Formats: sequence, C-alpha cells, structure tokens
Amino acid sequence: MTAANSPECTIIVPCFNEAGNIFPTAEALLAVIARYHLDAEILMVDDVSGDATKSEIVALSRTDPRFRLVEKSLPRGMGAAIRAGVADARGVWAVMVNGDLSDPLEAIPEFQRLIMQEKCDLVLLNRYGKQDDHSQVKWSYRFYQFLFRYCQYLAVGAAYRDITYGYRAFRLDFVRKLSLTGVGFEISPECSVKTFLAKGRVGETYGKQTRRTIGVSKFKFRKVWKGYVEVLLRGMLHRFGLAKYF
Ligand SMILES: Nc1nc2c(ncn2[C@@H]2O[C@H](COP(=O)(O)OP(=O)(O)O)[C@@H](O)[C@H]2O)c(=O)[nH]1
Ligand SMILES: [Mg+2]
Repeated sequence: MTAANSPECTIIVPCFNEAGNIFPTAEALLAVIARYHLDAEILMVDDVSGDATKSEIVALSRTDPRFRLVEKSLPRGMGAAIRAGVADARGVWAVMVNGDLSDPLEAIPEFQRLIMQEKCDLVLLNRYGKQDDHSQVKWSYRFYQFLFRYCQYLAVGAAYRDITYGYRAFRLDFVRKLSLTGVGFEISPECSVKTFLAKGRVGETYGKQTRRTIGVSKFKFRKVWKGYVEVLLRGMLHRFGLAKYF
C-alpha cells in the first residue's frame, strides 16, 4: 500500500462456508496484485460460517496485513456482506470477487483502467460477449438472467448485457451514495439499476466465468426471486417519479 490506511483498491470477497476456498482465492488474488502492481487491500467478509472460514481468514491476515477479516452479524446474505465490505473499505474503488475461484481475475487491470482513467462509476463484466465465455454458466441461471434482464429493460430501461453478475468494480464514493439495501444476491442488479437511475457512468469488460470446484453454491432461485422482483418494481417506481428508491 502507498499509505498504510489508504490503498487505491479494495477487493471485497463475501465468504460463507468457503473454508476450502480461502487460501486458493487468496493466492490467486496475490498473484494478480503482484503481476499488475496493484495497490490493494483485501476484505474477506465472513457471515458466521459453520466451517473454518473465519479461522482461515484470521490466519491469512496474520501473515499478510493486506488481508482483513470483516465479521458481520446475522442475518446472513451476500448483499449484506458486500455492504459491510463497502462500509469498511479504505480504497478509492472496489472490486467484488466471489470467494469460489470462479471469476476471471485477469479482468482486474481493465476494471482499474476503466475506473481510474475512463472515470467510470461502475464496471460490469459481460459473460455473454464471446461464445465461450458463458459455456460454464448453468443454463437455468442463464434463463433466469435473460428473463430478469428483459423485464428490467421494459420496466426500468437499463440496457446492460450482464446486469446480474456480482463480479464487478465500482467507485466507492459513488456506490455509497446509492444507499444499497439488498441483503441477498439481488444486491448486484440493485447496484446496476440504481447506477443507471443515478445516471452513473458505466463501463463494460469481458471474461469467462468458470465453475467452482470446491464447496457448494448458495444461490437458490426459490430464495432469491423476491429480491429481484423488488429491484424491478422499486426501479420502475423511481423511474416514473412515483417513489424514491435511493
Ligand atoms: N458473507 C456471505 N457470503 C455469501 C453469502 N452467500 C453467498 N456468499 C458468497 O458469495 C459468493 C457467491 O456465492 P455462490 O454461492 O458462489 O453463488 P453463485 O456463484 O451464484 O452460485 C461466494 O463467495 C459465497 O461464499 C452469505 O450469506 N454471506
Ligand atoms: Mg459462485
């Protein structure tokens, strides 16, 4: 870090029952940080995991002060974890990285360029830009994503290709003004829709998401759909001046 308390970038990693992924994810992030000379801190946000997630993060933070454990209280949720990370972040910009080694981390320098040089407020990673990039994304997820994107476009009007992928980067001061409230996975479309409604500058880059090989996914459609519908409705009401969303 350039100054102990002010890195340029904060990497936020929500972690729930990811014990087997903590060290491999940390290694992958350190390799990218070293390769591109990034000035970064890494916040790993645990959510009262039932496995060794917390102790693994503590062990990491003892060996390398760039890693910090963020402990949040219940209720659990990926969105609540990201908000805890955003509140604790000391960087100028942040990148949200899934703690399961599924994200194309080589996109991080392009995230940095789009935010620091092109002055984007939010940079989305599009998994649908090239034929092979979404080959490992489950068909059921692709179907729900398509449905959500289409309905969102009609209701709110944001024409982003990959509006729901959590792996993305943003300026911290900009996102703090959006007053994000999502508790679960709906935090990602909420952030995209609010950025659109706030007329933020949005950039896009490309990359291939792969599947986790350790641990299990916590994404359950029957649990998350309500949050996505709420984003649509509240975004639409805000668009037409009927009720403020933020
Ligand atoms: N802190 C925290 N992290 C979570 C929670 N739910 C999911 N995550 C993390 O969010 C990331 C994405 O979740 P994952 O289960 O891989 O969802 P998928 O990629 O949509 O299948 C992973 O790093 C999870 O550990 C939660 O309730 N709390
Ligand atoms: Mg995942």
